[in-house]
Amino acid sequence: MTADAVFAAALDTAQRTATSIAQLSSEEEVGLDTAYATQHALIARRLARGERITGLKLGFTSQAKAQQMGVHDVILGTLTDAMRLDDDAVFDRRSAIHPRIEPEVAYLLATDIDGSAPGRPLSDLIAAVAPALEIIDSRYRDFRFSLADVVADNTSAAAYATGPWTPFDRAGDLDNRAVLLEVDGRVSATGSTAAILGDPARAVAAAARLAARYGFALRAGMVLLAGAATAAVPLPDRGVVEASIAGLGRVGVRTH
Ligand code: OOG
Repeated sequence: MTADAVFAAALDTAQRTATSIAQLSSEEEVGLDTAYATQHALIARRLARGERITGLKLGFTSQAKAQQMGVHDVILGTLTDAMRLDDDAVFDRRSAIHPRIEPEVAYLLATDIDGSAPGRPLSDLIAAVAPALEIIDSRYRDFRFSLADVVADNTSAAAYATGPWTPFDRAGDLDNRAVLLEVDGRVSATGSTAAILGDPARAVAAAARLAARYGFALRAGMVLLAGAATAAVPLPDRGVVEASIAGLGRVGVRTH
């Protein structure tokens, strides 16, 4: 087996058994090309079990997140239907190792996007916008990793929920909206959408660039998570977590 297939098998088992593993990069130097090849191999295993790709997600688009994890490049991960939660649905805490939550902006893609799309107006590319919650769960021990490690581990993706969709042309500017993350009604993080690349709308161009470089497809109907607006917060064992974005509404997830 090639290195990426071996890494993908180890990460897949770690996720399915909710058991952390050592970082790949502690064994040998793993480059970003191998890391993305590993992520694609990991997703291929999930698709072979019947899952379907529903979208893509960006990571480390905010300084708060990059500083929290000690890494500096924007990264791209894959979302599947098995990760999708309805608004206010229950997430089984035992299915994860050390889950954390993040408030995000979600875009619904209006069209297929290739490398040339960033030149087109955003209103051609984005159909709608929603507040989102992402649950991340590193498959690595102690939630510690290098950039290549976290890319291979599908950017720590575990689950996501989106709130109500607002048509893009009615959403207005999203470059400075208040973001709130609450656990059991208490505020646990606050921020602004400005933290996401200066304006979360830049996520589309960032995703298109990484997709072209590392072999992802951006398709009409996919969700694109633009990345966290605040540092991540531990998911409680039991409780209700909610993310809200001024003017877009809220979305919640329950845990037990
Ligand atoms: C990697 C995922 C980062 C974001 O929104 O910045 C991410 C991690 O921190 O484990 O999803």
